[in-house]
Amino acid sequence: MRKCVGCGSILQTNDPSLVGYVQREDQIYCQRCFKLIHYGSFKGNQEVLSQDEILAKIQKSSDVIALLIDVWQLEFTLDLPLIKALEGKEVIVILTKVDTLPFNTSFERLLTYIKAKLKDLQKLKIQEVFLKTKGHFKELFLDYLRAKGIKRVMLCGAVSVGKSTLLNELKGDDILTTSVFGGTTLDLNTIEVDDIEFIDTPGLIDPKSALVAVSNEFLKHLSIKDEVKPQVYQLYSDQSYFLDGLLRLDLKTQKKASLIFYISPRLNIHRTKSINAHEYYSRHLSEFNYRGDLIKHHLDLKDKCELLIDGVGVIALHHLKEAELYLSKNIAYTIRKAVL
Ligand SMILES: Nc1nc2c(ncn2[C@@H]2O[C@H](COP(=O)(O)OP(=O)(O)OP(=O)(O)O)[C@@H](O)[C@H]2O)c(=O)[nH]1
Ligand SMILES: [Mg+2]
Repeated sequence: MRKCVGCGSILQTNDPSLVGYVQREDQIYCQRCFKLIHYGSFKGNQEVLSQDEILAKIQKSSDVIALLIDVWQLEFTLDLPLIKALEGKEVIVILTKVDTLPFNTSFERLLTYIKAKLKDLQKLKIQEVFLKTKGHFKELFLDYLRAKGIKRVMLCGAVSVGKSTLLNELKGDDILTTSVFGGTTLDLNTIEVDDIEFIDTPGLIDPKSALVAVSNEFLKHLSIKDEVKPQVYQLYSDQSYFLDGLLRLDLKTQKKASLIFYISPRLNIHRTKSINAHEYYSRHLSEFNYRGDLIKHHLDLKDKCELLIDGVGVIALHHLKEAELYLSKNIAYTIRKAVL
């Protein structure tokens, strides 16, 4: 029984429509991985393990767990059933995509905030928290594992958090298949680095993430890949902001009020006077990449806070007391005090 070195699925030569298909016995990547790596074409909706089966494997594992969390999705990840599955386990937390934060982000402030959030998870035995920065993360992490005598680590986390990418970086080789599309890794896959075994796992779906709701084509534009450049707007009159058809944010004029968008640069921000917002939405509906029923939420705001939209990014709201958010019912949001 051979496994695809990219996604972990069991290789087979019988049925091209099923996972793990190879034309020849000697091929090490399945056809799905091959097409993804070479042509960027992704065959979604394929699974070897159901979400419950992935959770059960993680729960049953006696390995040390590395829980990867996308720095843009921290609050939403902490709500996933995965966290419950980790109760009682020794967990090392690794924040990924830290390199995409704006260059002037205070890592110290961020880490303090993250640690305070993680403190709420009293049933997890959190051993250490790492930020996967571009600097010395690899050495720090491997040195830590060696010092603790840890020989096996199972990586887990939401889809696209960067589990396979991290293992490739540790290995110094792009052996595992990685992609912007959720659900790239299909089954457990073991990679050895020096004398430590790392187990890659399929990601868990955050059902309320915009990245799950949108098409694969739009996903490429929506996902944050590189360093985010803050986009600042001053508020002079009652205004509405649109992010494609994903959301609308209505704001009332307030002295010195401003907004900062921390989102993918490929996602357009449209600003209009609030009196024209309804007409704008109706007129452009057919052009939006995403069309979902928008539900209205009233937001009570503190002086400096951040509106987090799951899978989209962060909108900092300064000197505003309230706002009306219209958001697809399939997408989660939350508000926190300013961190960025
Ligand atoms: N900028 C940046 N991009 C990252 C980082 N980690 C992963 N990525 C990108 O995020 C996307 C998903 O990475 P993967 O390694 O495939 O994620 P995964 O967790 O293995 O995903 P699944 O196998 O679907 O569960 C890819 O486009 C990676 O290039 C990171 O630390 N920084
Ligand atoms: Mg993967």
